[in-house]
Amino acid sequence: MQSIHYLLIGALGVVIFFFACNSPEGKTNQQTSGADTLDKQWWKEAVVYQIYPRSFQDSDGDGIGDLKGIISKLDYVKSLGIDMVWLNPIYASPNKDNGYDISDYQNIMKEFGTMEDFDILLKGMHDRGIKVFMDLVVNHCSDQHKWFQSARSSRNSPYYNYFHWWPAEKGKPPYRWGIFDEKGDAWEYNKATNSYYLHYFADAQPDLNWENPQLRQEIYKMMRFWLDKGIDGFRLDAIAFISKDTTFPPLPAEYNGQWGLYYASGPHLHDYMQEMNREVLSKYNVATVAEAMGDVERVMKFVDPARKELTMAYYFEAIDFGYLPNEYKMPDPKGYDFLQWKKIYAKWTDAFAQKGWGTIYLANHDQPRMLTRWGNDSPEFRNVSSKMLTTFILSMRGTAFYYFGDEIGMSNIKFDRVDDYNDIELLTNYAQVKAKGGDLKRFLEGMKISSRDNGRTPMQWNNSPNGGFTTGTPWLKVNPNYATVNVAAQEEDPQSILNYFRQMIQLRKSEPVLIYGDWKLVDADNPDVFAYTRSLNGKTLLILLNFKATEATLNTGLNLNGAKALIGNYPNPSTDGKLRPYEAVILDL
Ligand code: TEU
Repeated sequence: MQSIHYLLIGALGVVIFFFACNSPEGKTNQQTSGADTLDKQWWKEAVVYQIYPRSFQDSDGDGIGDLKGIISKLDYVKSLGIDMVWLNPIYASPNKDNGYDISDYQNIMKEFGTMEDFDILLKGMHDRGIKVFMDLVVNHCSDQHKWFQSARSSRNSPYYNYFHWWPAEKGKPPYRWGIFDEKGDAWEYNKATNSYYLHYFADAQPDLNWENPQLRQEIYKMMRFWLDKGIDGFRLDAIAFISKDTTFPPLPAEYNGQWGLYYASGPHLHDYMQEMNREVLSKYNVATVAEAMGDVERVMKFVDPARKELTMAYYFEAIDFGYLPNEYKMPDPKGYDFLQWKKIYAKWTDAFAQKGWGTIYLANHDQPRMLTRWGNDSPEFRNVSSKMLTTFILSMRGTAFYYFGDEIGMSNIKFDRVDDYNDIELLTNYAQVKAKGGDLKRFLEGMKISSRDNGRTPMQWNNSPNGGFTTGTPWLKVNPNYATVNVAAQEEDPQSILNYFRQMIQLRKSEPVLIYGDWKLVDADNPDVFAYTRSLNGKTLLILLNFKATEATLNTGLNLNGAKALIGNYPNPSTDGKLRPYEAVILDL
């Protein structure tokens, strides 16, 4: 009921907005937020804190974070002021892709604990007013899942059609790229059935066949199991890939290596999304976020309220920016084009002002640490640049997704040796470069900036061995800078990155303009500063973020006389449009 109510309000908002926009002034950055047209939703107001359970806190000394570990840190999580936690997959898994290969959707990974631990964790979160998002990984499961074990044993298995097969009597299957496959091949031959199964990711992650209504019902049943436990929503992993053209035609030439675009948005994708909404999501007051591939038009389909699919989406265009084309995450030695990067944010923020709702993030478990990638992890600038990035995430329009450890300014570990890495994505790409006789040294240098394991090193709680994460040997090395970069040290320091994060969250909560206000890029051509306004009901805030290690001057065209600084990352925040290196300030005009 509740969600129907929200949808009706949403639809009304869209109609009012349509008339409001039909003015000669143009259609971007218009009044989407007059008090009476605000489509208020808890998930728009939430700050989401992402916990990678494997790396948060180990409670039993096996070197792997676990649910009891998270439970022991609930008061810390609460103290941040966040509203929702997104947990990466905690389901039973052989961990070929750290839980994104699920062997039993209704059980807990043994390294992480038990279902009883989960129930305690969920209650502990709810008792503290924190909502919980789970990861929903349903493009594929694990090859150890009982469905696949049965399916691969015989073509007559009742589960055979839960997967995509290419019978060998039809010859070799048409080429598809395997994202985490050493051979780069998404088809794997299976002797017992004399057929190839499809796996867009690793061969241990067979793709589920969404064409099969029975499979879809199994997934919906599993979703209800978790929702009935009281979880508050799902992050839908790789969801744009679930629908495929099952005739598997040869890859069209125009995709020219852009497999992601071809794999995403198959012919029935949105039929499935709407069915999932009708049969499951609409029956609960929950929120959802799509890991959505593609351009604005494709991503918008998930979150256009009129379509009744999901509530929020995250997009990749900004986070994937600055890598060399046609190479795996190799940073462009020339750096990234900052003006273009701002334009990307402007494009998406304007699009979500028209309809739907977006998210803002600078890091997650698939990304390096935001401080290294978008800030500056040198001792001189780590503190200010971390705070600057935090100001960005919490002042943009869109639900804020904040990755654990960024609140203390954790940075990339920058492994020198391939043996230190754990991530299947890195290891398979390394193997491919090696097989081609490529430059492995160059590859490893690039990975110091971009690899996923940089974002997966354990949480740094204090300066005891392994940062207090484990008494055993950590599954992935702890960044040696834990001796100085840790929670305990920052708790003591009122000027710490951690305490700035808390203050910034409180500011966002006390200023609805930071959530619902219009967003407008200011001084778009400024090569150093990301500047924008947020405005609502006559109140305007100006956000100034210097992304460079040098001083910068602004040309806003706005009258800054009498501007009051609400927050800043230097002791005396600048109010005159001249910014120190990495300075961030929010001005009330
Ligand atoms: O990621 C989906 C995805 O498309 C990845 O290729 C992602 O773009 C890549 O990791 C970036 O380096 C999701 C999960 O977030 C990721 O952790 C999983 O490995 C992947 O699905 C497979 O489940």
